Amino acid sequence: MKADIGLIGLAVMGENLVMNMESKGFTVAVYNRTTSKVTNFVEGRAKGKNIIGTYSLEELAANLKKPRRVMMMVKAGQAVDDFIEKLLAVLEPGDIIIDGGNSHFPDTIRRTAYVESKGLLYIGCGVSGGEEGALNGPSLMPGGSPAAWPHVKDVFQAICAKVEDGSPCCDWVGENGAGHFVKMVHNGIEYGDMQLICEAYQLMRDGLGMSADEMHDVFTAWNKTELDSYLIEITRDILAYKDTDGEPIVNKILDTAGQKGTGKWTGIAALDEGVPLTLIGEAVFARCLSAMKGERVEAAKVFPKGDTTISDVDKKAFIEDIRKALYASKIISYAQGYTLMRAAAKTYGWNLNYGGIALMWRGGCIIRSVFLGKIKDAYTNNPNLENLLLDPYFADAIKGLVPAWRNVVAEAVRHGIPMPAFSSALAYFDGYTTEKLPANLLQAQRDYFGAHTYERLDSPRGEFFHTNWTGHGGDTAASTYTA
Ligand code: NBP
Repeated sequence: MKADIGLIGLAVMGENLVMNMESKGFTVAVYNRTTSKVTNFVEGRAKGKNIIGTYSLEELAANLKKPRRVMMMVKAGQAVDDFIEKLLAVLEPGDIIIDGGNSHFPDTIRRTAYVESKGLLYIGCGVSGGEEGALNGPSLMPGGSPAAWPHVKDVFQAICAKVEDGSPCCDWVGENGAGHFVKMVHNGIEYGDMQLICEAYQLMRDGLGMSADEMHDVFTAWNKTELDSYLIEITRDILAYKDTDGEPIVNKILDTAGQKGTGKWTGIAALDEGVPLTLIGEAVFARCLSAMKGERVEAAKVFPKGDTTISDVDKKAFIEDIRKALYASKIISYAQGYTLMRAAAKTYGWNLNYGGIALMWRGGCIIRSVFLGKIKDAYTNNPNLENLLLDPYFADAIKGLVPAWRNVVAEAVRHGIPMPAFSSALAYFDGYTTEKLPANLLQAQRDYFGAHTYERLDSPRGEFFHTNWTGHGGDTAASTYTA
């Protein structure tokens, strides 16, 4: 019996994806660089299942139906290039190589072109949902060679998560690196969502003096509102989790956060595209700041904050304001993330289906939420929506949230409680909704010192002027640019 699909990389994600595929009726051939892991797997979890262990890539290829479908779930980076090279030696034109790891999208663009140049097809597929998702239904974001999609659609849409109406959280994203780009933005948004929840937590802990148990109750209630999501749910459960001595374990965890780089990549992509992705940027920097624990401890001694208690507010009403501020900031984060995807689509020639992306994120992945259903609706109503804030549903929602949002940010600022994501989201909102920004002065400064020229309110766009501000400079202007 030949296998329907091959999978390379029997670590946590690979193993669970194989079990998932097998449970949906597919026969899977597996391979791993360290071949003892193949033996362990086929004699352990995979015993008695339609899973074929193979000990070389030749053997893997010989055990696959044609066109062969081989999915790699290995560490992103050089390992992927190495496996591609080795696979090209044992596969044939028309076969499909799939990379399900967290590869950086420029690598996937390069690899798609390379594999296609050898007559094979390539897919770079974002996979989200961690171990549990891989086993029971991840969110899958495939992009690459469009001709490959009809060959993998059956497997991918069978194993992925489904939303309530049965729609699969997996659809074709676009050419070459589009799938990995969308997965990267997903991870950036995940950074933002987590930071927002952490800021709400800090406000309640340091501003309102609430215990983990009290906050557990708040997150339980919030999960029944527009904020209903996986990350609110796990926060609720984390706050209730007690150490052996009965103390909430969260109180004992060192406040320094790690990161693996996908948030940073999202920020870099935004800078490359010239898109203000301020909230995710702040979320990445907040992790960096958290990592400077030693310096923070010293600085806290130099600048003692004193009491950060926000005492002059009605506690219950303020908690509701925090919820609204979190919701408003979350809308901004997704608005910014979608703006980045639109800009990248233009740059790289991808025809992204924005509603489809919201649906892919609606279930299975870490940012899954009810809220994404509303984003899906917004892009179904208007596929060319320029900014989520301009969708009537979200515009109305934000209007109702603004007073609470301003109140929360103002109180946090007054009491010295850092709110980088809440406050940068508000600054973006205020900037985006301001007809006249101070960039007239900025252009004057640029023209003053660098003859960079400016456009005038009383002249058509595209006409550039230079002023000899000091009387000493000449009339020669620098070439204009917008970067
Ligand atoms: P890891 O990222 O830990 O990768 C382990 C696999 O990579 C093993 O099969 C290992 O083989 C292989 N590998 C390594 Br490490 N270096 C190699 C090399 N130089 N050449 C060939 N093979 C090499 O496993 P994972 O956590 O299951 O993640 C797999 C992919 O999925 C990664 O790209 C990850 O970023 C992505 N991802 C992970 C998650 C998650 O929650 N963990 C979620 C979504 C996506 P060996 O056994 O011989 O060392």
